[in-house]
Amino acid sequence: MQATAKAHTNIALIKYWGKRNESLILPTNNSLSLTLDGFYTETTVHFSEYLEKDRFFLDNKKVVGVPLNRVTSFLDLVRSLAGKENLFAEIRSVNKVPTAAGFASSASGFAALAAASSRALNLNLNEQELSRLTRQGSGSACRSVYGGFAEWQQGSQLDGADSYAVQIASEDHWDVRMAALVLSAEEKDVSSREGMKRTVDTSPFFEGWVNSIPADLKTIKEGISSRDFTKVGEVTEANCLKMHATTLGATPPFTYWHHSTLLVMQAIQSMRKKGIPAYFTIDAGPNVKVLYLPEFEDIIKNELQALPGVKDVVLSRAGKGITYK
Ligand code: 2P0
Repeated sequence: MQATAKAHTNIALIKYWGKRNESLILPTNNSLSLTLDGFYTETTVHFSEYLEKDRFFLDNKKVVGVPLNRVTSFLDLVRSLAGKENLFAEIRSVNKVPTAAGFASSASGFAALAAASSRALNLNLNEQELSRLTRQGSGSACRSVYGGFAEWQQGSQLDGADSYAVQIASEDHWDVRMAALVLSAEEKDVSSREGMKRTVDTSPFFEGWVNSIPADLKTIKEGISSRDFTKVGEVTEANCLKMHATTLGATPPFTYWHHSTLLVMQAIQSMRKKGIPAYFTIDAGPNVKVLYLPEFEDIIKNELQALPGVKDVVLSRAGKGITYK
């Protein structure tokens, strides 16, 4: 009763920001992401009758407390699906993320955990079923089941049965790339869970955010399908700015941006004025990701590395979905 799975992280181009059900992790809007080959988690789950509780090792270090509880709660779902409520597991994960990057690994982490644990218990889930299960570990993780571009369809059912991701285009459809800029590895003040909740509950801009999503999704899907980089880049950047605008309207207000975040955003807009096509996106933290085309890789890497506050630049291509060993 053992399986090993590898999942890559994904970066949303149309962001998931807001839940309609916190315990089932059901979102208030569809989101759309690019899976990246540069960041992944590989996880082995071994269920054994000899274990009296779950134990979790991340990069060979024993994990306790809240992160262990999140893994155990997730495995409870998998155990109950398999009718093996009293079977515990040893979980060993290796995270491949750039050193001290401070990037969230919950997307690749829960996707790899869902895949390995469901396979170890012979659940035989198809991709949609796996994505729906993965969603209950961490929302954004449900998109990491797929390579390339994936859309998380929010669904409308109360129990979340129709809330899972589907693939929009595979990693071979289009060679677009993403540079992840490391600006800060500090812990953020407001977690994404708390930030989303505060925004939904208090920001007057939240309604405008939700209402703007269908048009952004239509635009980005047309852009992906026709490989129109300007169209995809413009809507990616605009959607990120709208998401971050909602946080400024919350009570109490907050932002994930640091001084260096804004410097990089302005530098990318100046690069475009010089004829270098690049667009940024930012998640629930200060670091910036930059969407670009392969023919501009060298110049973009050089420009980004030279910016003040940039500690590292990690380049990624489109990545694969779940793979098993
Ligand atoms: C995203 N983020 O679409 C958005 C954009 C952050 C900003 O998904 O509570 O770790 O586990 O569902 O998935 C981060 O939130 O939150 C996130 P939970 P998650 O990638």
